[in-house]
Amino acid sequence: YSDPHCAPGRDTVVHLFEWKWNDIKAECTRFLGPRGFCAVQVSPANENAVVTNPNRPWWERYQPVSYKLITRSGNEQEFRDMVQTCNNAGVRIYVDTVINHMTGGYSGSGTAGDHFDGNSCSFPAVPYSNLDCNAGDVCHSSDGSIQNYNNPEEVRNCDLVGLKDLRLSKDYVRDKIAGYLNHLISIGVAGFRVDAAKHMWPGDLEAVFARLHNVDSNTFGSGKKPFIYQEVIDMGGEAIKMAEYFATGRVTNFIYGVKLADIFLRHTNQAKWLGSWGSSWGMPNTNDVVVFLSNHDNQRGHGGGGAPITFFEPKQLKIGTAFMLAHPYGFPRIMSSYHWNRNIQGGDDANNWAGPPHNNDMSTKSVTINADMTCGNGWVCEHRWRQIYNMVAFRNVVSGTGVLNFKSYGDQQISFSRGSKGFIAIVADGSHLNQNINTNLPSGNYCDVISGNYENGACTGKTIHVDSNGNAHINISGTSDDPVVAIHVGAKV
Ligand code: LAG
Ligand code: CA
Repeated sequence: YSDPHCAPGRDTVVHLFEWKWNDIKAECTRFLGPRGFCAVQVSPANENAVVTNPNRPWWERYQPVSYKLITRSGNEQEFRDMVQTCNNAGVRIYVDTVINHMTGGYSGSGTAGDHFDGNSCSFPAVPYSNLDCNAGDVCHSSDGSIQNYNNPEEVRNCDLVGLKDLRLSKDYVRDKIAGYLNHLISIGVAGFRVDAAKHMWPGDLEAVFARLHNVDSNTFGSGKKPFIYQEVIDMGGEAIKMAEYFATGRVTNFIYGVKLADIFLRHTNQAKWLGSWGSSWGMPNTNDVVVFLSNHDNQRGHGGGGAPITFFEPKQLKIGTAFMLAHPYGFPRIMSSYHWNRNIQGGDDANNWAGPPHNNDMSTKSVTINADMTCGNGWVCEHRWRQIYNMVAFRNVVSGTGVLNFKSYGDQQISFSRGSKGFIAIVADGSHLNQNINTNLPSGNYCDVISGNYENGACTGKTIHVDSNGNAHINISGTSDDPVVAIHVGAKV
């Protein structure tokens, strides 16, 4: 389950959070395919509760009502079109799947118009009934919700923030979930983000995944399992460990973004230590993880996954992303966000619920593209920032090489090479780096893909000269907008 099924020479996922299927379809052909992205993580595709208080929060999509493919992102036909178009563009689709629970304990209707009553675990459009949610026989917390994260039984058998917990020990429930996932597989998706995996027993997940069909052989080759990455928030202090989930796929490594935020955002740690970055930092092996600086939860203070770097700190985000994509550890995911008005009150963001940009009827706004390739209509599109998409290409070019010549020049100045294919230098604080450095690259002139683009053999940014010994003069002011230089053999001028 840990093969992401990237088309050859691709290695980065982008989470197009809350995007509509039609917009993702367009993005695959006009940008993600040509720019070398491997895949898109899409928001949950199945019917969810319509929440009106607050008015249409993003988190309503984490309250399933049925497995019909009808949400604010679009309907089943639009979903199918997207998957087919993206696959043809060489871009995979991973679906965020919410299978631990259904809605909270109230009644209402869903985005496909189906009625539900969470209190009695009544979801007739699946159908699930009373017998299909966990209850007092297996959950022993005082109020049926999870209180104690040091008690695995509670974490897995009780309700997560009041969300009706599915009884995954039952074959009937396993069949329904597998039926949903197999439907997605039949449409051509390559894999799944498994929401709230920590709240499900590894054995139950194994039983669900054992029911899954292989992914489409025409697109992915024959005999291939779907790619599975499980959301397990394990910061080290709780009973449930990431390692319990390696048998059923990869896990989301939340420690990664927090440790990099300590260095690149808070400066409570130093970049000079990154020479040993990887599993020796107390993180799992590279092939067991998906890595990211932030996700849709911790970018807004939800989920308990630590305080990461987000688009609210654009300079630090670009530096951190450059490091993430230049370094071979893990399978990387970029967060692509929408704007909301942060309103911190007593440590919490009062607007942390705010849903995607929307029209008066609360339908999601389309993504528009500006002349400079950035997005409009309130979409941030971090993946379209030059410093970020050029590093996606860097990662593809240096694929298969290791970290070479890691060097530091003071606490927060580093450089390293990727074999003889790429080189990066980073200043993580306000200091100045001015050095002749061995890049290990063949001699020639290279386009610094941070300060500019490589277009038709020319560079719109700085050109870096590498001499016959592989040395280059690197001059970076930490107070400049982008204190990073990155060059690779795919962008020689
Ligand atoms: C996840 N990973 O394990 C998602 O990444 C995360 O976004 C989901 O929570 C969570 N698990 C459940 O799928 C989000 C919000 C919660 C929200 C929940 C359900 O972070 O705040 O809970 O989705 O919509 C909301 C209210 C709660 C309420 C609950 C039930 O915020 O106060 O108790 O709904 O009505
Ligand atoms: Ca559970």
